[in-house]
Amino acid sequence: MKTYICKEDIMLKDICMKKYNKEIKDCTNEEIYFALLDMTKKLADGKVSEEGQKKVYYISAEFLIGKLLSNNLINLGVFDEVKQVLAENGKSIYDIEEVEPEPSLGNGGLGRLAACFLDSMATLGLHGDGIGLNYHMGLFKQVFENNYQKETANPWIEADSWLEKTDVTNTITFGNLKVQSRMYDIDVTGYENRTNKLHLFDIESVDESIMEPDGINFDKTDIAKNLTLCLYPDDSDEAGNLLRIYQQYFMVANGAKLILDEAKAKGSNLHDLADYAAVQINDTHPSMVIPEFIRLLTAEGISFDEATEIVTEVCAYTNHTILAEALEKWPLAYLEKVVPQLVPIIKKLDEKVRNRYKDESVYIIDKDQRVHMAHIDIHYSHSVNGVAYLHTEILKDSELNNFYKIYPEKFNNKTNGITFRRWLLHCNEQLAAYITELIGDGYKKDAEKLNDLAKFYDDDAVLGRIMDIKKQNKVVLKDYLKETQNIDIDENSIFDIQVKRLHEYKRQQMNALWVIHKYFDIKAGNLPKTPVTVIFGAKAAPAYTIAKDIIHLILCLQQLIDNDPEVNPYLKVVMIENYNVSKAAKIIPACDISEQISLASKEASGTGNMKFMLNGALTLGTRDGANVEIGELVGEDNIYFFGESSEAVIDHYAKADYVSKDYYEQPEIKKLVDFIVSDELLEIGQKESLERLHNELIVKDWFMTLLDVEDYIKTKEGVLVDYEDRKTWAKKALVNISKAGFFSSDRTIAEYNKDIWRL
Ligand code: CRA
Repeated sequence: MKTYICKEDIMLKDICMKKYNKEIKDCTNEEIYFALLDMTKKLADGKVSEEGQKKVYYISAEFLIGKLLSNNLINLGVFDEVKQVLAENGKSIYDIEEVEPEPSLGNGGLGRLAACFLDSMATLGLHGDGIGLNYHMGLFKQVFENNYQKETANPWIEADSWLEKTDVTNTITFGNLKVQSRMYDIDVTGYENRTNKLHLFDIESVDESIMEPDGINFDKTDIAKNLTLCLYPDDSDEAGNLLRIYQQYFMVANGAKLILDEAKAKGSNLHDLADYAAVQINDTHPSMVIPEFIRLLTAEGISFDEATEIVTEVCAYTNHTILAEALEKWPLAYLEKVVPQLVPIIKKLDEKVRNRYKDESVYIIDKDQRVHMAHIDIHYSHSVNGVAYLHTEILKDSELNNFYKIYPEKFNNKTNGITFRRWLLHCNEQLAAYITELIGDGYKKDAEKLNDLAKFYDDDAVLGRIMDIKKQNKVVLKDYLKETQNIDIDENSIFDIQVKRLHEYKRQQMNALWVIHKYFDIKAGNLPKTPVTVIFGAKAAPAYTIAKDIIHLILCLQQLIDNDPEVNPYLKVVMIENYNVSKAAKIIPACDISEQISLASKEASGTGNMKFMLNGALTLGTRDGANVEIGELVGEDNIYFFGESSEAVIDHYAKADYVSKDYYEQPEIKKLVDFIVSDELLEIGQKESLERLHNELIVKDWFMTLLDVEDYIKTKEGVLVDYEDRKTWAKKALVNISKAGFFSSDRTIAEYNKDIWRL
């Protein structure tokens, strides 16, 4: 029996009695959830281990942690026991999971990566905390109305939650405004190991009531009330840009203060700060931590030059994208308004660069008086890493080549990873249990042990079981969709899934063109052997018009096909509403075909691709991001690649020679693209949106959908044919599972520690 059963005050039964004066069986699911919350916090507290001298701080605007209850129970080693105790009392852990609100403190891969990294740091016993913001509404909640995305409020903080209010408060000064901050902590449990903290800073004066009834708009200038209301508030005007700068500075000012205070408390004289702290800057949102550290160190009497050296030794920067739109460049004038105290420091940092290099492209402040945040990071960090092999090569060879020439030693790759606790043990309990039956549970701590599954590649019984488990997971998803969206899907169909943020470079629109192709095919009497269910899940940024048009197209196709008895026995389109971490956990284990179809060179890594592979889906993808590494691990027979290479794509951009119209003129392609504005679809959807999207594909198509669409369709049809050979398919699935070990975030974090943090 586990210790918590012995300790009176941590027994669920006693907590329920003390809290509600009830037996477990008489409590509501809500009451049990709050009792488990108490129990878990107490258990986690018991695991905070000794602090080492040096600690890593992962600073990030996003931590997409998802629901925490089950994950914490698994990591604390009591999940099975709790599940059993609940069952004995007529309760289900799965019903109780549903009670927990999901914090949406992130947007996509970057935020989920940060959450996986926290899990792995704690699991590896590394002393490492997260630093971020306590957004009260997080990212918006998506609802569908008239075949459009509508954004609504997404509150998640309840009176009793994972957040622990701490005594740490600061006064943060902006130009002529001061706000009071407070730190809230969330326990980060490692798998059978230590507990770290995620520190989320909030303003004391935050006021949710300034939110307008639509749930997303509010006065963007009322900083003392709105600073921590939302993640990525609308930045289409100056007030929105300023608010983002307020948020970023608030995060790093609190973070830097905490880091220096902790180092001093452990005996640092600040000259030796690098022996006490490593700071990982997650993309450019926290970049102001560099000038802020310099400000604080010089205020303690350290010279500017030495402060710069100290900070460079402490900080490391991760780049997550080559999309220009995401590399932040703040007008100097905005920084002067919000953080005038940092401006002289940034100017001095820029001067140092100008004194050493003639190449204007590496300056921090450009001739238009914009501050390139990534340039601060690269000059004044000791490490710059990309997030997959190909991405890092592209950074070195083209995107950041001018910096690479100056600092070749700073550049390194850290291929992303995912925590297997959430993305296998929790989301796919059956598969995890079966793997344990086959090879023991060593893989839970050493993911490479999944390789031991290789000995079952030709074992019919094993292959059969793997497919049975897949089928059961499909039924779970089917039931869930019925319950949540009243949608019927067929568990005997092929589940073809693309879930990720909506962006033109990810090319959901290309997948939609395949749907149109299939629709025509079925109408022409070419019926697929096995029906296909195409599942999408994606939120579009509120101001990203074309992305919202793509959602509109998908929802219109969904309706068109649902209402067509000639087509719907063979093809179904489902757009999942409000795709989030908990939904991902239900979707991923049910997947047959994992769509990873970004324009080569544009997806830095992807992490969904890893989650699908681990759960036995086959990848249909371009040679982009971590797909390339998946391909190397599983071999060409066990992945479906198509499309132009990243070199060819980069070349097209360089020569500006891609003309989408030339592709559109091909009759086969024209037929598909023109269907977007067909009478059938215009009857369902809005002319303005569908025409705009149609036009975009023909005259611009910046992310080259039409370049690859033909090869995509051909390859996807081949995948569907292969699916019919169930045994060979099962073997490919098993190869994918067995080779997924490399993508454990434990491996990624071990590499960060060995090469960058050196704890
Ligand atoms: N959108 C990349 O596009 C990558 C994650 C995590 C992204 C993904 O390919 O897997 O980061 N980039 O490294 C990003 O957010 C600001 O840039 C992402 O999540």
